[in-house]
Amino acid sequence: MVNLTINNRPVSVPEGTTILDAAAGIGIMIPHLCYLRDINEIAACRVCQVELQGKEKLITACNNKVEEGMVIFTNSPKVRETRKTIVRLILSQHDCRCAICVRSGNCELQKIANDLGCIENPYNGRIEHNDWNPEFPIIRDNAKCIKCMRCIQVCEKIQTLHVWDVVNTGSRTTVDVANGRKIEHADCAACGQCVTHCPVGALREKDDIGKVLAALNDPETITVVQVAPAVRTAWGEDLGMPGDVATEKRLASVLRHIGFDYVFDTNFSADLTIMEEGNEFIERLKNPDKSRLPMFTSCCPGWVRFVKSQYPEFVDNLSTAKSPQQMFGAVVKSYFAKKADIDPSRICSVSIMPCTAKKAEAAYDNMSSAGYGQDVDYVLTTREFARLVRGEAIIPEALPEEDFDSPLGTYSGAGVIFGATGGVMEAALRSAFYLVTGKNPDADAFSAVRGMNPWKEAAFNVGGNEIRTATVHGLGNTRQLLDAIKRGEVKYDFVEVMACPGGCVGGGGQPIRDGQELAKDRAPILYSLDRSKNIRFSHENPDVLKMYEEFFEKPNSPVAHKLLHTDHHA
Ligand code: HC0
Ligand code: SF4
Repeated sequence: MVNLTINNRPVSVPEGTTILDAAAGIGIMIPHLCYLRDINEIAACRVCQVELQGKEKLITACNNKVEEGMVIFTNSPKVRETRKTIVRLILSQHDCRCAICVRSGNCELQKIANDLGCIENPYNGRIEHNDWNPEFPIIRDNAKCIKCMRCIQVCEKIQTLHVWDVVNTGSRTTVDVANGRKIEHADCAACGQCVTHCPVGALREKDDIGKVLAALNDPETITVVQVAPAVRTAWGEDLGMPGDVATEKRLASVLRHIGFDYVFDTNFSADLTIMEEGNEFIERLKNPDKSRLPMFTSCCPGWVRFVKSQYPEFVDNLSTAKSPQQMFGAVVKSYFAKKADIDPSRICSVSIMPCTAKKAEAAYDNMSSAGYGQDVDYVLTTREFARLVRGEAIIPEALPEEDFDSPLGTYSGAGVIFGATGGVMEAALRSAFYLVTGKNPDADAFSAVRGMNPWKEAAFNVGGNEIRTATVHGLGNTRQLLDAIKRGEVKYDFVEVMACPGGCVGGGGQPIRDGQELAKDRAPILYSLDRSKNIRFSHENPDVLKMYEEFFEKPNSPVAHKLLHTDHHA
């Protein structure tokens, strides 16, 4: 153990502890902007400086380790003055129009500047603007970039994509797309992890709230909304609501109050995805030509973008099933329109997603199979949804809990767990077991695929066949897995990939809390919804079964192929 004092208080911590952590351990918070544990420990912002007795120069707390006998002051007059000067210098190069920033109220720079009392600023620096493609799901505004380097490091270390880099030199140093490329040509998966780790408003999603409001206010338009599994775990966070108030039933009520004509659930089409993907998997398994095994899940658009740009040799291994979001869109403008006797050209189909890549997915040319424009017209992230609720001056707590609409609002326990890493695999195995044996397994028989381990392997006996599975999340982990498959070190039949750490609950469109990883806290909500359901198998969702009877006939039928599957090469 190492003994030192911080602000005259004795501390004893293990060797190798940083000054930042040693101070935090006794409740002394040292302000910082750029630090992210294990990802960004480079003291780029200099805000965490502290005074070390006997030293003229201040030292940074996030990347300096404790030493025996150190005497540290985190808040001396010299530290306070220096920290304030540093924050003022950062502010001098920052577009400080907080009133029109999406991160206002949730911005780490705004908080520190306020806490330190930076009411006036004697410095007047240059604010750099950048050109950007306004249609790309990820928007970068360099007038707000504080050069903390978090986006560079998250994209490189967690996602292994190296989309961002430092560009220019001296006072013009900034962060932009690496190698002078345009973002649309930079192999960006659009996962949004750089956005959720940005401390300020330099990175955000493309804002589609205005388009959704226009549709809601057009009397000729019929608005249909779907809500992704993971949204229900986090929608209350940006609205300051505790979990027991921010329930999925209250979410349905809020959407109805906003004015959506039909409030449906992506969980319904998650069940539908299992019907298509489960059957497709059994077909591939039976086929003596095993060339399309392992089969990879295809519902995460960040992953699909990644495999296409980084490992095109595996594209044929993707399931051809569309994601639940896109199946839902295609069903709304075909089956549902017919059933409800609505002209599909009047429908505006909106989805609320924990994801930024879903915006890109919805806009692909081949995602218009119902024949009435895009199957999903607009995608709002969970964060945009919270802004929409605030903009409409709705107080969710004052609304009653309500059910989702029928028939596309019914779901099984298998459908809701899609939003957590391992969930798609578990849901698929529950139904694959039934397809092969004609009997239901115990609903929790495949729980080995749950949890936050980055790369989980499990083998299950399904009707005498051993099915080898892998579940991976985070694109860096995915790269390791694909490389291991290529080297012949591992062999699987079925692999689930989610681009974001923890799966959609940790998605790039979810509420932001100082770059913290919140997936582990949100996933249990989905598993408890699963346990609470009477029906826990996708193949028992009564409304999905009815839809097959009335419209699709059976999984992988010609009409199912037209509406529910896609060609990943298109
Ligand atoms: Fe997901 Fe999905 S589970 S990708 O993570 O499959 O975004 O929540 O909506 O589409 O259902 C995200 C979440 C979805 C889709 C579903 C899948
Ligand atoms: Fe990298 Fe994802 Fe950000 Fe694209 S969206 S730059 S892949 S972290």
